[in-house]
Amino acid sequence: MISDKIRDILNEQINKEFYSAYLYLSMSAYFSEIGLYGFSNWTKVQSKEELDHGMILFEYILGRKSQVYLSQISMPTFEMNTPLEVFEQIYEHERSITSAIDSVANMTDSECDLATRNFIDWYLREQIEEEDSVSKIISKLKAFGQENSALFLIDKELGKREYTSPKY
Ligand code: OFO
Repeated sequence: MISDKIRDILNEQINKEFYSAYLYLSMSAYFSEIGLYGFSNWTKVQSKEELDHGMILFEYILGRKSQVYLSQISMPTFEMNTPLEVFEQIYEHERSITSAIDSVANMTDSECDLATRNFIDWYLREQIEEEDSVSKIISKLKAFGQENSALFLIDKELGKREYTSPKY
């Protein structure tokens, strides 16, 4: 059994992960509309991963014999600008998710919940990877993204990303 505070913060995190899925999916639609199908693929794959992140939390809460309550998911919003500007918004979003996961970790410490602390460590590592992969794409876009031919190649590369369910 987990404490009410841990139950509540994990449920809030489910909402944040599903919001992330919505956000990436709406970005995927935008990239598709402007003909950047590789960027569209990358963000669509990320959207699926975010759903997995939410579902891992869902199963964990149930597995601890606690209560899942799903709340309203906000409408995703972002500025529909250049790929660089969209990826800068992604980076800011992921930083906010990292800070939310930090809050979960801090609460497990204050509630002396070692099992949930162990569970949430995976999310801390996942956030490091996500921030890193997004910042690498931003660096490429800053270095080469002004040239159409380079943008074409980056789009092609992002088009190769394949979905694999996260190894939790
Ligand atoms: Fe779930 O990691 Fe991104 O948001």
